[in-house]
Amino acid sequence: MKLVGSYTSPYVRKISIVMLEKGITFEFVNDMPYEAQNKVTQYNPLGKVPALVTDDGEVWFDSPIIVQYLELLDIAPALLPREPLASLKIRQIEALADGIMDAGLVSVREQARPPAQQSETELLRQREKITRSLDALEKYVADGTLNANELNIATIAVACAMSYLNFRRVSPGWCVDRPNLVKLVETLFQRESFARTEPPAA
Ligand SMILES: N[C@@H](CCC(=O)N[C@@H](CS)C(=O)NCC(=O)O)C(=O)O
Repeated sequence: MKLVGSYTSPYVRKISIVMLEKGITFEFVNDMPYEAQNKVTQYNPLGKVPALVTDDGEVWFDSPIIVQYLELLDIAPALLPREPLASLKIRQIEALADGIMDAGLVSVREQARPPAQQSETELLRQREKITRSLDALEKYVADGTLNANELNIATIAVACAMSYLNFRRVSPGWCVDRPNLVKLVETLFQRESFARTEPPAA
């Protein structure tokens, strides 16, 4: 299999971690849509990464779909519960973590614009999305919905999202007053799959 993307993308990192945890060997095709001459649209008409190319040439994109595809291969460890409603709940938390990545990405792109063209209103909207979502995650860890010692797609996605905030220095105070979330993320960061997928220095 081939995974197209870069570890600077938290969505790509999420998929790499899933594949490493499952012991699936893959070729990493380093490419990023923001780079000139990139070939991402050959794989995904939306021009986004990650894209996964299977050995028989089928292409899967949008990271939650890739996760679902990889789960269908039935390779341990399972990262979603078998019970459909429990699975949906975990996937909703994955969506929440992905939403933090989305808001972080929009903030980074907005801040990359010339200062006169940046919208404070937009930056505030994205900051508020992140703050509300972090508070929700803190509650999920506090009430046991998320557990630091349980590896699933929600805990992986949450740790990737927090790592992205650190990497891009978005919401730098996210860990203040969220001790449960910090503990969960620090536990996940100790895994080899996280160490092996560190984003390159910015
Ligand atoms: N919902 C998508 C988001 C992927 C995404 O936005 N990736 C960024 C890289 S971090 C990208 O490719 N952006 C290019 C663009 O939006 O044109 C997923 O989960 O795969």
